[in-house]
Amino acid sequence: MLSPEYIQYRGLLLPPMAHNAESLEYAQNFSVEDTDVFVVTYPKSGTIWMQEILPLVLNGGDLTPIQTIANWDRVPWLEEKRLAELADKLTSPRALVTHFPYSLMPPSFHSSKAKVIYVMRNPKDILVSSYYFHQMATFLEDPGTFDEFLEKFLEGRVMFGKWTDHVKSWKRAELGDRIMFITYEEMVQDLPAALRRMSDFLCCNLSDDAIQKIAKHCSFNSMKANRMSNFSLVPKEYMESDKSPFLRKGISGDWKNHFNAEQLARFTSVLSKELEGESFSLPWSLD
Ligand code: PPS
Repeated sequence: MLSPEYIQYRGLLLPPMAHNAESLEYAQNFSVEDTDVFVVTYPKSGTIWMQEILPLVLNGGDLTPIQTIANWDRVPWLEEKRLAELADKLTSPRALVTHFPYSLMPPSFHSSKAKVIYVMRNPKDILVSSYYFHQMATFLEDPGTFDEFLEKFLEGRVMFGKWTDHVKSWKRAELGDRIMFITYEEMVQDLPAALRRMSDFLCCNLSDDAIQKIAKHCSFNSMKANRMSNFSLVPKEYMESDKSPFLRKGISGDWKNHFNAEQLARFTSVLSKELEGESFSLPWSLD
């Protein structure tokens, strides 16, 4: 049964607080420009981190966007209601984020030269991050116990569906040099190196000083202290940050503190089966 908290769109569950029929139609009719850059993520993979990073990479390290514009308006979601209000104010090169699988990208994306940075994260850490997010976000379904939420996640009864479907859709997409894959773990381990890869991909030619400056201002602690990025501007009726902050831990491997042996075996078995025969390999082991 469809949870009352969600709407259904082409087989995906979406929270109606941010999405409706008009926003989804707007996304489909959105006119993508050749200079646009899309950050694509399955939820909880590092979206808001990229909302911090991308404007600075594109503008050479000028901190104005992260100091003056809330992250959701700075780099808006393609599928969300806010975009219609913001689209005309965005300046080229436009930075956007989306949780859409490849099949839901608008027709104009396919005929454009727009670039994509696809951020992947270890799905076990995504599950943990999402579990806490469901506890604090009042517009999402109550996650139940960790065990119950794990089942929902594996069955794709969560917003934006199954993680494996999302990853497969983008990994199979034939976008050549228009797409770059990066992992959350790479970013945690060496943010300056990750920024250098992004700068090269986007032909931004950033100096080492600019890279260091961006890395400093996009660290977990800097973002936590930045009211334009830490969601403290969101009313409590939508996000109960005292239950769990949006910027929660910002580490890789927190799944080890949450999975028991049985849950790990179940998770590994389902994901391995769903990824069997794929031509790509994952950068982390599933078990
Ligand atoms: S959402 O709801 O889909 O937009 O969430 P998303 O932004 O994709 O993911 C939230 C997780 O990203 C972590 N995060 C960071 N980690 C390290 N460094 C920085 N700077 C950073 N910014 C955001 C955030 O803490 C969430 O992960 P968890 O594991 O819950 O801490």
